[in-house]
Amino acid sequence: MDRRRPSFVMVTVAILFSVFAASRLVFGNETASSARPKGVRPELASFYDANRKVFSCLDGSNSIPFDQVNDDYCDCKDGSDEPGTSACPNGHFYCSNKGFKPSLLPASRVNDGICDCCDGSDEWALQSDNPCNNNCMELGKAEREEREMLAKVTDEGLQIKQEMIQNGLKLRSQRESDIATKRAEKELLEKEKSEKEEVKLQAEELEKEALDIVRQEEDKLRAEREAEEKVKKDAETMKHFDKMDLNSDGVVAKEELMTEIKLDQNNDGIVSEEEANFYLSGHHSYDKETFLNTGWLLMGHLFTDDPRSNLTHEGEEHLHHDDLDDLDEHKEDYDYDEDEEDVITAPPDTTNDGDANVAETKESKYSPEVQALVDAADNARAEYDRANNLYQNADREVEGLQKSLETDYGGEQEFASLANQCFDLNDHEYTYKMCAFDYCSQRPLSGGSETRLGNWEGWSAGKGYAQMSYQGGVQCWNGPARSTMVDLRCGLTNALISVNEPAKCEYHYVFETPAACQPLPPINHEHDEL
Ligand code: MAN
Repeated sequence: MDRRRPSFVMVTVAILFSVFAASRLVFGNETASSARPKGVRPELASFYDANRKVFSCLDGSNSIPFDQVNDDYCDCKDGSDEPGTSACPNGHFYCSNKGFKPSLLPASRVNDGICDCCDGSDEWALQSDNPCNNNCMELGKAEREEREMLAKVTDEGLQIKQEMIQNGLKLRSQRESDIATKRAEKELLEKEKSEKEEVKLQAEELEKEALDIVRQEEDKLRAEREAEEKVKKDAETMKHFDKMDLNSDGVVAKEELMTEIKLDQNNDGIVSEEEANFYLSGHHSYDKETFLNTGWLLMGHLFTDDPRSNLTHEGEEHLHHDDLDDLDEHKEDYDYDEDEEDVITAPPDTTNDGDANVAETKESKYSPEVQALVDAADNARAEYDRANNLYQNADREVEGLQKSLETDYGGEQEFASLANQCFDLNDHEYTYKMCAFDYCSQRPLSGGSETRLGNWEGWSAGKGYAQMSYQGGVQCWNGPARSTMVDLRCGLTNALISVNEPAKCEYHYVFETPAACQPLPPINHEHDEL
């Protein structure tokens, strides 16, 4: 603005300055005694002393006659000569906002038609029809009420916090003494476990030796039985061989096979050459050895369904003189098999009572000596398992106590009582949960499984005990592992009060707890200017 051609506003201001220089009106809303020009901060008032007639720019860049202060022309580089106008781009306007909080505006907002100060003093050029209502008193009242409420919550919260601190300290010393006891207990249990383990190993060794012998015997018996069976089967096979070897020359020839009606595959009543060749499997004829190893493998099933009928009816016309003996022998085989079956399915002895039957079914498959070793090993194993379980439980307890003692529950243990507690909050889609010092999760309201949103990581760096960090939750589809930050606020109860997901798979909770209450900073009465 051209200093020689002041605006109408400036003329008004100049007149006001000159006529009422010392009055309250000229110097804005300030009292005559403080007598500071419009827009000057109280702490700078002494630099604006009209009695000195000269004003020195606060940065020392210039000195001007005092009546050029607030003349709407910028004389000082730091804008300090125009605290009440918008003339200096870097100037600042102070409004005292009596009844509320004072504020400091960039000079450009002075007389710009927008009410920035609640007392309307920034729009002073519109004195008569100033559109700005002074609502400082109402704002002040609302703020005071809010402050009072906060002070009340803080006061009560701090009292509860004290209880939480006491509780936390008690928990800590309890854990300290518990861990000592548990460690001693664990040591004893470990010793007992080792002793039981030693006993178990010895018993198992004896058991193994005995069972190895039993197994070896079983294997031997099985091998003998199998060998016997093979001899028996081979002998039986040889009977078939002999039967087919019509001329008893020790070889079964194709022509002889062609007389064996069981080899008639197409049921046309004759065994063709082709059918006989099939059973010869490339051989010209069968000697005994080849018949056993090849021929019988191909045709044996045709003869074994009911060898008795086979021998007594269809094979009748081919019977040799010793076939009757063979038949008897077969009969013996079958009697033997039937006997075996009888052994397996033997009806219960009706002379025995029920208990005896139970005892019978429980009967050991081992000799009493071996069974005693097996029982001793079973007992030793059970004893060891019991001792091992007790030891593992004690170990877990010590570990839990250790972990707890290493966790930072606040400078005064104020958060300790939150550990092992979970807090829920539903939004429209999920139930969110925070298990303090453990994990955060979400579960769909519609049902389904819980998704981990992070495990306890620690307190967020640089924020004191104001924010908890839970990291390494379930991996997000095409994104990071889920994580949750929990802001703590002072409140009278422990409660999760808000949750949101500001970025995909990054969650933000607000949790209220008395443990987060801090004494309020003292009120700055200087700024209140009531
Ligand atoms: C699930 C929830 C959401 C998350 C998406 C990401 O639906 O865990 O919170 O944003 O997965 O795919």
